[in-house]
Amino acid sequence: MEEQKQGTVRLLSGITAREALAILDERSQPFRRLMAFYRAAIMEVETKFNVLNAELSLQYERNPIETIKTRLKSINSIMDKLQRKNLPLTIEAVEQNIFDVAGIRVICSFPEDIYLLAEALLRQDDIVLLERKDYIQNPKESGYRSLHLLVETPIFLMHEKRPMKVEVQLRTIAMDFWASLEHKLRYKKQMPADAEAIGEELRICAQISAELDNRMQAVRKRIEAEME
Ligand code: 0O2
Repeated sequence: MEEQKQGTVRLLSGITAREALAILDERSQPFRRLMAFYRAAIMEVETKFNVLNAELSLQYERNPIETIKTRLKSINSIMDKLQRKNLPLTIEAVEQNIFDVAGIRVICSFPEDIYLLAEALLRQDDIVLLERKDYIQNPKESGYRSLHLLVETPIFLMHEKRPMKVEVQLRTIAMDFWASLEHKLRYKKQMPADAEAIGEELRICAQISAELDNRMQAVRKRIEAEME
């Protein structure tokens, strides 16, 4: 045991800081490479939505997409998730079990735009739908609404074509407004004693935002009908 300890001490003191950095750099290379692939996959899917938005804006003279937000899951969040799932901290475990490393959030004007865009994306022959969770038709217990699509899309590298998973969340501005504020409130360190009542209040706010979405969509339809 003592010898083992001494062995470690000799190793640590036997390398320079530069050598230690070089080892770290070499060890993290496969992970950084994987993250670069996920970044490329985000770019691919984001471009697809931008193209659809441009086409639909020509067709209907309005942009169904308000904004697109993208995010690559941080290394800390990836490690936390692997540990929560009792999985090894390996590249393979990330690829096979963490499906939201590449995330893209599409904020639409109206609920109908969400389904229009989702169907248009899923019709593309290089997109494979792996999972669909419709939290608009079936909101979560918290009141959360959004359409989640887990898709696989290829990225084209110098010598290979690699399928990559991307999680797409489609929401309206009202859904995003609710989710952003609820997320901020929920992650406050100290939940107050009346957490149950607050949860209920947030569910009511979610219902109001759903009502707002439906009414705004109805107004749009009335205007369109009159213009026709
Ligand atoms: P972040 O930082 O937004 O990525 P899993 O993804 O497997 O851990 P689950 O429940 O199967 O868990 O995934 P699901 O239902 O697809 O939801 C995951 C993401 O949806 C969350 O990501 C949030 O972005 C969003 N979401 C789901 N439920 C709620 C909710 O009640 N409130 C809010 N504000 N957002 C929600 P992460 O990983 O939590 O975080």
